[in-house]
Amino acid sequence: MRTQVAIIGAGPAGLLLGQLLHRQGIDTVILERRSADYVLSRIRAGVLESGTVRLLAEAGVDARLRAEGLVHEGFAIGSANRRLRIDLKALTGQTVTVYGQTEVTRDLMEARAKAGLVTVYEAEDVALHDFDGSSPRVSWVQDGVRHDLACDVIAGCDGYHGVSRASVPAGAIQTYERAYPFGWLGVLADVLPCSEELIYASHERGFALCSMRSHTRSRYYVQCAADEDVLAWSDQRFWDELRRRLDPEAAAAVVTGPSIEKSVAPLRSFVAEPLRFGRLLLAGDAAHIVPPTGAKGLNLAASDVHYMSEALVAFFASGRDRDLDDYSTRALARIWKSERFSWWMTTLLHVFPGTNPFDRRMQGADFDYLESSAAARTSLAENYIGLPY
Ligand code: RFL
Ligand code: PHB
Repeated sequence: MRTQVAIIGAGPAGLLLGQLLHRQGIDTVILERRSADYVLSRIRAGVLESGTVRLLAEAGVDARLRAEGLVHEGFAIGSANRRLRIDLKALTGQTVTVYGQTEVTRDLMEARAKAGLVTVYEAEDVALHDFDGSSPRVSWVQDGVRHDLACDVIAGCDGYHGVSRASVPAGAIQTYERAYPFGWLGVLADVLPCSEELIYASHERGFALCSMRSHTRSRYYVQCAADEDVLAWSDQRFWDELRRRLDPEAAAAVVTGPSIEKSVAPLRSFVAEPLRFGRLLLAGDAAHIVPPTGAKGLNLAASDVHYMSEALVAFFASGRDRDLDDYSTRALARIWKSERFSWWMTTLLHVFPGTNPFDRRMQGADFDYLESSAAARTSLAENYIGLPY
Protein backbone atom coordinates (compact mmCIF):
# COMPACT_ATOMS: atom_id res chain seq x y z
CA MET A 1 0.00 0.00 0.00
CA ARG A 2 1.19 3.50 -0.76
CA THR A 3 -0.13 7.04 -0.30
CA GLN A 4 1.24 10.57 -0.31
CA VAL A 5 0.28 11.50 3.24
CA ALA A 6 -0.37 8.94 6.00
CA ILE A 7 -2.57 10.64 8.60
CA ILE A 8 -2.60 9.19 12.12
CA GLY A 9 -5.91 9.91 13.89
CA ALA A 10 -9.47 10.55 12.63
CA GLY A 11 -10.34 13.40 15.00
CA PRO A 12 -11.15 16.83 13.59
CA ALA A 13 -7.48 17.58 12.78
CA GLY A 14 -6.87 14.39 10.77
CA LEU A 15 -10.22 14.42 8.97
CA LEU A 16 -10.02 18.12 8.04
CA LEU A 17 -6.46 17.71 6.78
CA GLY A 18 -7.57 14.76 4.65
CA GLN A 19 -10.39 16.79 3.14
CA LEU A 20 -8.30 19.91 2.41
CA LEU A 21 -5.57 17.79 0.76
CA HIS A 22 -8.14 15.85 -1.26
CA ARG A 23 -9.41 19.18 -2.69
CA GLN A 24 -5.81 19.85 -3.80
CA GLY A 25 -5.43 16.44 -5.45
CA ILE A 26 -3.22 14.98 -2.72
CA ASP A 27 -3.90 11.39 -1.67
CA THR A 28 -4.20 10.40 1.99
CA VAL A 29 -4.92 7.33 4.12
CA ILE A 30 -6.16 7.83 7.69
CA LEU A 31 -5.37 5.31 10.43
CA GLU A 32 -7.59 5.52 13.52
CA ARG A 33 -7.25 3.40 16.64
CA ARG A 34 -10.93 3.54 17.58
CA SER A 35 -14.17 2.74 15.73
CA ALA A 36 -16.05 5.51 13.89
CA ASP A 37 -18.91 5.21 16.40
CA TYR A 38 -16.54 5.63 19.33
CA VAL A 39 -15.01 8.76 17.78
CA LEU A 40 -18.51 10.20 17.31
CA SER A 41 -19.52 9.40 20.88
CA ARG A 42 -16.95 11.76 22.44
CA ILE A 43 -18.60 15.02 23.52
CA ARG A 44 -16.09 17.84 23.35
CA ALA A 45 -15.91 21.39 22.00
CA GLY A 46 -18.85 23.50 20.86
CA VAL A 47 -17.71 26.94 19.67
CA LEU A 48 -16.22 27.57 16.21
CA GLU A 49 -14.22 30.68 15.30
CA SER A 50 -15.13 32.29 11.97
CA GLY A 51 -11.74 31.13 10.62
CA THR A 52 -12.71 27.53 11.39
CA VAL A 53 -16.05 28.03 9.64
CA ARG A 54 -14.20 29.46 6.61
CA LEU A 55 -11.86 26.48 6.54
CA LEU A 56 -14.76 24.01 6.73
CA ALA A 57 -16.32 25.86 3.78
CA GLU A 58 -13.01 25.56 1.90
CA ALA A 59 -13.10 21.83 2.64
CA GLY A 60 -16.65 21.67 1.20
CA VAL A 61 -18.24 20.48 4.46
CA ASP A 62 -20.20 23.50 5.65
CA ALA A 63 -23.74 22.82 4.35
CA ARG A 64 -25.19 21.47 7.61
CA LEU A 65 -23.09 23.89 9.65
CA ARG A 66 -24.64 26.85 7.75
CA ALA A 67 -28.14 25.41 8.23
CA GLU A 68 -27.93 24.28 11.86
CA GLY A 69 -25.05 26.22 13.47
CA LEU A 70 -26.09 29.03 15.85
CA VAL A 71 -24.35 32.34 15.11
CA HIS A 72 -23.51 34.13 18.37
CA GLU A 73 -22.73 37.84 18.39
CA GLY A 74 -21.62 37.92 22.00
CA PHE A 75 -21.32 36.10 25.30
CA ALA A 76 -21.39 37.00 28.98
CA ILE A 77 -18.91 36.74 31.76
CA GLY A 78 -20.31 37.06 35.23
CA SER A 79 -19.73 36.75 38.89
CA ALA A 80 -22.30 36.13 41.64
CA ASN A 81 -24.13 39.43 41.21
CA ARG A 82 -23.09 40.97 37.91
CA ARG A 83 -22.99 39.98 34.31
CA LEU A 84 -20.90 41.70 31.65
CA ARG A 85 -21.75 41.18 27.99
CA ILE A 86 -18.87 40.95 25.54
CA ASP A 87 -20.35 42.21 22.28
CA LEU A 88 -18.16 40.34 19.81
CA LYS A 89 -19.92 41.79 16.76
CA ALA A 90 -19.66 45.41 17.89
CA LEU A 91 -16.08 45.05 19.13
CA THR A 92 -14.63 43.05 16.22
CA GLY A 93 -17.24 42.92 13.44
CA GLN A 94 -17.14 39.12 13.75
CA THR A 95 -19.11 36.31 15.37
CA VAL A 96 -18.62 32.72 16.52
CA THR A 97 -20.76 29.71 15.61
CA VAL A 98 -22.08 27.18 18.09
CA TYR A 99 -21.87 23.77 16.40
CA GLY A 100 -20.63 20.67 18.20
CA GLN A 101 -17.32 18.98 17.48
CA THR A 102 -19.28 15.74 17.07
CA GLU A 103 -21.21 17.31 14.17
CA VAL A 104 -18.03 18.67 12.55
CA THR A 105 -16.53 15.19 12.80
CA ARG A 106 -19.66 13.55 11.38
CA ASP A 107 -19.74 15.96 8.39
CA LEU A 108 -16.05 15.32 7.67
CA MET A 109 -16.47 11.53 7.95
CA GLU A 110 -19.40 11.61 5.53
CA ALA A 111 -17.53 13.75 3.01
CA ARG A 112 -14.55 11.40 3.20
CA ALA A 113 -16.70 8.33 2.67
CA LYS A 114 -18.51 10.01 -0.25
CA ALA A 115 -15.18 10.81 -1.94
CA GLY A 116 -14.20 7.15 -1.57
CA LEU A 117 -11.10 7.98 0.52
CA VAL A 118 -9.57 5.32 2.74
CA THR A 119 -9.92 5.46 6.54
CA VAL A 120 -8.83 2.40 8.50
CA TYR A 121 -10.73 2.28 11.80
CA GLU A 122 -9.74 0.03 14.69
CA ALA A 123 -6.12 0.03 13.54
CA GLU A 124 -4.13 -1.44 16.44
CA ASP A 125 -0.47 -0.95 17.26
CA VAL A 126 0.13 1.87 14.80
CA ALA A 127 3.89 2.43 14.44
CA LEU A 128 5.84 5.15 12.59
CA HIS A 129 9.07 4.26 10.74
CA ASP A 130 11.94 6.06 8.98
CA PHE A 131 10.52 9.60 9.10
CA ASP A 132 14.10 10.91 9.38
CA GLY A 133 14.62 9.87 5.75
CA SER A 134 12.69 10.45 2.52
CA SER A 135 10.75 7.14 2.53
CA PRO A 136 8.73 6.98 5.75
CA ARG A 137 6.34 4.12 6.49
CA VAL A 138 3.51 3.40 8.86
CA SER A 139 2.46 -0.05 10.06
CA TRP A 140 -0.53 -1.33 12.03
CA VAL A 141 -2.33 -4.51 12.97
CA GLN A 142 -5.88 -5.34 12.02
CA ASP A 143 -7.64 -8.65 12.62
CA GLY A 144 -4.30 -10.08 13.73
CA VAL A 145 -2.56 -9.16 10.45
CA ARG A 146 0.24 -6.54 10.21
CA HIS A 147 -0.17 -4.02 7.39
CA ASP A 148 2.39 -1.62 5.95
CA LEU A 149 1.86 1.75 4.25
CA ALA A 150 4.62 3.60 2.38
CA CYS A 151 4.20 7.38 2.12
CA ASP A 152 6.01 10.68 1.52
CA VAL A 153 4.94 12.42 4.73
CA ILE A 154 3.31 11.35 8.03
CA ALA A 155 0.82 13.75 9.66
CA GLY A 156 0.53 13.08 13.40
CA CYS A 157 -3.05 14.11 14.27
CA ASP A 158 -3.57 11.52 17.00
CA GLY A 159 -4.23 13.69 20.03
CA TYR A 160 -2.42 14.15 23.32
CA HIS A 161 -2.06 10.41 24.07
CA GLY A 162 -1.18 9.42 20.49
CA VAL A 163 1.80 7.51 19.16
CA SER A 164 3.17 10.23 16.84
CA ARG A 165 4.69 12.66 19.34
CA ALA A 166 5.81 9.68 21.45
CA SER A 167 7.79 8.36 18.44
CA VAL A 168 10.08 11.41 18.33
CA PRO A 169 13.46 10.89 20.08
CA ALA A 170 13.34 12.68 23.45
CA GLY A 171 16.35 14.86 22.62
CA ALA A 172 14.67 16.30 19.51
CA ILE A 173 11.58 17.69 21.21
CA GLN A 174 11.01 20.28 23.92
CA THR A 175 7.75 20.38 25.88
CA TYR A 176 6.20 23.12 28.03
CA GLU A 177 3.43 22.30 30.44
CA ARG A 178 1.13 23.51 33.19
CA ALA A 179 -1.42 21.21 34.83
CA TYR A 180 -4.21 23.04 36.69
CA PRO A 181 -5.34 21.75 40.10
CA PHE A 182 -8.94 21.25 38.94
CA GLY A 183 -11.11 19.83 36.16
CA TRP A 184 -14.50 20.44 34.52
CA LEU A 185 -17.52 18.27 35.11
CA GLY A 186 -19.71 18.50 32.00
CA VAL A 187 -23.35 17.57 31.47
CA LEU A 188 -25.26 17.36 28.21
CA ALA A 189 -29.08 17.44 28.45
CA ASP A 190 -32.03 17.91 26.13
CA VAL A 191 -33.35 20.98 27.92
CA LEU A 192 -33.76 24.59 26.79
CA PRO A 193 -30.57 26.63 27.37
CA CYS A 194 -30.86 29.11 30.27
CA SER A 195 -29.60 31.95 28.09
CA GLU A 196 -29.42 32.70 24.36
CA GLU A 197 -25.68 33.33 24.70
CA LEU A 198 -22.93 31.52 26.62
CA ILE A 199 -22.32 32.56 30.23
CA TYR A 200 -18.86 32.13 31.79
CA ALA A 201 -19.47 32.49 35.53
CA SER A 202 -16.93 33.06 38.26
CA HIS A 203 -18.05 32.09 41.78
CA GLU A 204 -16.37 31.45 45.09
CA ARG A 205 -17.56 27.80 44.92
CA GLY A 206 -15.84 27.50 41.52
CA PHE A 207 -16.32 28.35 37.85
CA ALA A 208 -19.43 27.41 35.86
CA LEU A 209 -20.20 27.60 32.13
CA CYS A 210 -23.59 27.65 30.41
CA SER A 211 -23.28 26.54 26.79
CA MET A 212 -25.45 24.72 24.28
CA ARG A 213 -25.49 22.57 21.18
CA SER A 214 -28.83 23.78 19.79
CA HIS A 215 -31.95 25.67 20.89
CA THR A 216 -33.10 22.53 22.69
CA ARG A 217 -29.83 20.92 23.86
CA SER A 218 -27.77 22.45 26.69
CA ARG A 219 -24.16 21.86 27.68
CA TYR A 220 -23.17 22.91 31.20
CA TYR A 221 -19.91 22.65 33.12
CA VAL A 222 -18.86 23.20 36.73
CA GLN A 223 -15.31 23.38 38.02
CA CYS A 224 -14.48 20.25 40.05
CA ALA A 225 -11.44 18.41 41.41
CA ALA A 226 -9.00 17.14 38.76
CA ASP A 227 -9.66 13.56 39.92
CA GLU A 228 -13.39 14.05 40.59
CA ASP A 229 -15.42 10.83 40.61
CA VAL A 230 -18.21 11.35 38.10
CA LEU A 231 -20.27 8.62 39.83
CA ALA A 232 -20.51 10.84 42.91
CA TRP A 233 -22.58 13.31 40.87
CA SER A 234 -26.27 12.55 40.51
CA ASP A 235 -28.09 14.78 38.04
CA GLN A 236 -29.78 16.53 40.96
CA ARG A 237 -26.47 17.30 42.65
CA PHE A 238 -25.14 18.74 39.39
CA TRP A 239 -28.16 21.00 38.78
CA ASP A 240 -28.08 22.26 42.37
CA GLU A 241 -24.38 23.07 42.20
CA LEU A 242 -24.71 24.75 38.80
CA ARG A 243 -27.54 27.01 39.99
CA ARG A 244 -25.60 28.01 43.09
CA ARG A 245 -22.78 29.37 40.95
CA LEU A 246 -24.90 31.47 38.54
CA ASP A 247 -26.35 34.94 38.98
CA PRO A 248 -30.00 34.85 40.16
CA GLU A 249 -31.49 35.51 36.69
CA ALA A 250 -29.48 32.74 35.01
CA ALA A 251 -30.07 30.34 37.92
CA ALA A 252 -33.82 30.88 37.69
CA ALA A 253 -33.77 30.19 33.96
CA VAL A 254 -31.96 26.82 34.21
CA VAL A 255 -34.25 24.04 33.00
CA THR A 256 -33.29 20.66 34.45
CA GLY A 257 -33.73 17.21 32.98
CA PRO A 258 -31.98 13.86 32.72
CA SER A 259 -28.36 14.07 31.56
CA ILE A 260 -27.46 12.27 28.33
CA GLU A 261 -23.72 12.54 28.98
CA LYS A 262 -21.68 13.37 32.05
CA SER A 263 -17.88 13.39 32.19
CA VAL A 264 -14.85 14.96 33.86
CA ALA A 265 -12.03 16.57 31.85
CA PRO A 266 -8.73 17.62 33.44
CA LEU A 267 -7.39 21.08 32.56
CA ARG A 268 -3.93 21.41 31.10
CA SER A 269 -1.73 23.75 29.07
CA PHE A 270 0.90 21.98 26.95
CA VAL A 271 3.05 22.81 23.91
CA ALA A 272 5.61 20.68 22.07
CA GLU A 273 8.30 22.30 19.93
CA PRO A 274 9.09 21.98 17.09
CA LEU A 275 6.19 20.48 15.12
CA ARG A 276 8.31 19.02 12.32
CA PHE A 277 10.73 16.10 12.60
CA GLY A 278 11.97 15.26 9.10
CA ARG A 279 8.93 13.88 7.29
CA LEU A 280 6.71 13.80 10.41
CA LEU A 281 4.50 16.83 11.13
CA LEU A 282 2.33 17.19 14.28
CA ALA A 283 -1.01 19.05 14.51
CA GLY A 284 -3.87 19.56 16.97
CA ASP A 285 -3.87 17.97 20.41
CA ALA A 286 -0.85 15.84 19.42
CA ALA A 287 1.12 19.09 19.47
CA HIS A 288 -0.58 21.16 22.17
CA ILE A 289 -3.35 21.25 24.76
CA VAL A 290 -5.24 24.29 26.03
CA PRO A 291 -7.66 24.39 28.95
CA PRO A 292 -11.18 24.63 27.44
CA THR A 293 -11.98 28.02 29.01
CA GLY A 294 -11.18 29.99 25.85
CA ALA A 295 -12.90 27.47 23.51
CA LYS A 296 -9.66 27.20 21.54
CA GLY A 297 -8.74 23.47 21.33
CA LEU A 298 -10.67 22.52 18.22
CA ASN A 299 -10.08 25.91 16.57
CA LEU A 300 -6.33 25.60 17.07
CA ALA A 301 -6.39 22.15 15.49
CA ALA A 302 -8.07 23.78 12.47
CA SER A 303 -5.49 26.58 12.08
CA ASP A 304 -2.62 24.05 12.41
CA VAL A 305 -4.18 22.00 9.65
CA HIS A 306 -4.53 25.10 7.47
CA TYR A 307 -0.79 25.83 7.78
CA MET A 308 0.07 22.17 7.32
CA SER A 309 -2.01 21.77 4.16
CA GLU A 310 -0.33 24.87 2.66
CA ALA A 311 3.11 23.44 3.43
CA LEU A 312 2.18 20.05 1.95
CA VAL A 313 0.74 21.57 -1.23
CA ALA A 314 4.00 23.51 -1.74
CA PHE A 315 6.06 20.40 -0.94
CA PHE A 316 4.27 18.16 -3.45
CA ALA A 317 4.47 20.87 -6.12
CA SER A 318 8.23 21.39 -5.68
CA GLY A 319 9.46 18.10 -4.22
CA ARG A 320 11.69 20.11 -1.88
CA ASP A 321 11.79 19.36 1.86
CA ARG A 322 12.51 23.05 2.36
CA ASP A 323 8.82 23.74 1.72
CA LEU A 324 7.91 21.87 4.90
CA ASP A 325 10.22 24.07 6.99
CA ASP A 326 7.88 26.97 7.64
CA TYR A 327 5.03 24.87 9.01
CA SER A 328 6.32 24.64 12.56
CA THR A 329 7.20 28.34 12.94
CA ARG A 330 3.93 29.61 11.44
CA ALA A 331 1.74 27.27 13.47
CA LEU A 332 3.60 27.83 16.75
CA ALA A 333 3.30 31.62 16.51
CA ARG A 334 -0.50 31.28 16.62
CA ILE A 335 -0.47 28.39 19.12
CA TRP A 336 1.40 30.40 21.78
CA LYS A 337 -1.08 33.28 21.51
CA SER A 338 -4.02 30.89 21.97
CA GLU A 339 -2.18 29.29 24.89
CA ARG A 340 -1.80 32.72 26.47
CA PHE A 341 -5.47 33.57 26.02
CA SER A 342 -6.71 30.20 27.35
CA TRP A 343 -4.40 30.45 30.37
CA TRP A 344 -5.59 34.02 31.06
CA MET A 345 -9.31 33.15 30.80
CA THR A 346 -8.70 30.16 33.08
CA THR A 347 -6.84 32.30 35.65
CA LEU A 348 -9.53 34.99 35.55
CA LEU A 349 -12.49 32.68 36.12
CA HIS A 350 -11.47 29.74 38.32
CA VAL A 351 -10.95 29.29 42.02
CA PHE A 352 -7.42 28.03 42.61
CA PRO A 353 -7.07 25.83 45.71
CA GLY A 354 -4.96 27.64 48.28
CA THR A 355 -5.68 30.96 46.60
CA ASN A 356 -5.12 33.97 48.87
CA PRO A 357 -7.23 37.13 49.19
CA PHE A 358 -4.77 39.02 46.99
CA ASP A 359 -5.36 36.63 44.06
CA ARG A 360 -9.12 36.99 44.44
CA ARG A 361 -8.75 40.81 44.42
CA MET A 362 -6.69 40.56 41.23
CA GLN A 363 -9.54 38.63 39.57
CA GLY A 364 -11.96 41.35 40.75
CA ALA A 365 -9.71 44.08 39.37
CA ASP A 366 -9.57 42.27 36.02
CA PHE A 367 -13.41 42.25 35.95
CA ASP A 368 -13.55 45.94 36.85
CA TYR A 369 -11.08 46.72 34.09
CA LEU A 370 -13.14 44.79 31.54
CA GLU A 371 -16.26 46.59 32.69
CA SER A 372 -14.72 50.04 32.38
CA SER A 373 -12.50 49.69 29.32
CA ALA A 374 -13.59 49.09 25.73
CA ALA A 375 -9.91 48.40 24.93
CA ALA A 376 -9.87 45.53 27.46
CA ARG A 377 -13.11 44.12 26.09
CA THR A 378 -11.79 44.41 22.52
CA SER A 379 -8.65 42.49 23.47
CA LEU A 380 -10.78 39.71 24.96
CA ALA A 381 -13.14 39.73 21.98
CA GLU A 382 -10.46 39.59 19.27
CA ASN A 383 -8.88 36.59 20.96
CA TYR A 384 -12.22 34.85 21.49
CA ILE A 385 -13.33 35.19 17.87
CA GLY A 386 -9.86 33.94 16.87
CA LEU A 387 -6.67 35.72 15.82
CA PRO A 388 -6.28 35.96 12.03
CA TYR A 389 -4.45 33.41 9.87
P1 RFL B 1 -8.55 14.31 18.92
O1 RFL B 1 -9.92 14.79 18.75
O2 RFL B 1 -8.11 13.82 20.24
O3 RFL B 1 -8.35 13.17 17.83
C1 RFL B 1 -7.21 12.32 17.83
C2 RFL B 1 -7.61 10.99 17.23
O4 RFL B 1 -6.46 10.14 17.18
C3 RFL B 1 -6.82 8.84 17.61
N1 RFL B 1 -5.63 8.14 18.10
C4 RFL B 1 -4.95 7.21 17.40
N2 RFL B 1 -5.12 6.73 16.19
C5 RFL B 1 -4.25 5.79 15.76
N3 RFL B 1 -3.22 5.32 16.52
C6 RFL B 1 -2.99 5.80 17.75
N4 RFL B 1 -1.97 5.35 18.47
C7 RFL B 1 -3.87 6.80 18.23
N5 RFL B 1 -3.96 7.49 19.39
C8 RFL B 1 -5.01 8.31 19.30
C9 RFL B 1 -7.87 9.09 18.68
O5 RFL B 1 -8.69 7.94 18.87
C10 RFL B 1 -8.63 10.25 18.09
O6 RFL B 1 -9.72 9.85 17.29
O7 RFL B 1 -7.48 15.40 18.48
P2 RFL B 1 -7.55 16.55 17.32
O8 RFL B 1 -8.06 15.98 16.04
O9 RFL B 1 -6.25 17.21 17.38
O10 RFL B 1 -8.69 17.55 17.81
C11 RFL B 1 -8.50 18.35 18.94
C12 RFL B 1 -9.81 18.53 19.70
O11 RFL B 1 -10.46 17.29 19.84
C13 RFL B 1 -9.57 19.11 21.10
O12 RFL B 1 -8.65 20.20 21.04
C14 RFL B 1 -10.80 19.65 21.78
O13 RFL B 1 -11.88 18.79 21.77
C15 RFL B 1 -10.37 19.95 23.24
N6 RFL B 1 -11.47 19.84 24.16
C16 RFL B 1 -12.32 20.88 24.21
N7 RFL B 1 -12.07 21.99 23.47
C17 RFL B 1 -12.91 23.02 23.53
O14 RFL B 1 -12.67 24.02 22.84
N8 RFL B 1 -14.05 22.94 24.31
C18 RFL B 1 -14.33 21.83 25.06
O15 RFL B 1 -15.34 21.78 25.74
C19 RFL B 1 -13.46 20.75 25.05
N9 RFL B 1 -13.70 19.64 25.78
C20 RFL B 1 -11.66 18.67 24.94
C21 RFL B 1 -12.81 18.59 25.75
C22 RFL B 1 -10.74 17.61 24.92
C23 RFL B 1 -10.91 16.47 25.71
N10 RFL B 1 -9.88 15.46 25.70
C24 RFL B 1 -8.82 15.51 24.71
C25 RFL B 1 -9.72 14.42 26.61
C26 RFL B 1 -13.02 17.45 26.50
C27 RFL B 1 -12.09 16.38 26.51
C28 RFL B 1 -12.43 15.18 27.36
C1 PHB C 1 -18.91 23.73 24.98
O1 PHB C 1 -20.02 24.09 24.53
O2 PHB C 1 -18.63 22.54 25.16
C2 PHB C 1 -17.90 24.75 25.33
C3 PHB C 1 -18.15 26.08 25.02
C4 PHB C 1 -17.21 27.06 25.34
C5 PHB C 1 -16.05 26.70 25.99
C6 PHB C 1 -15.80 25.37 26.28
C7 PHB C 1 -16.73 24.40 25.96
O3 PHB C 1 -15.17 27.66 26.32
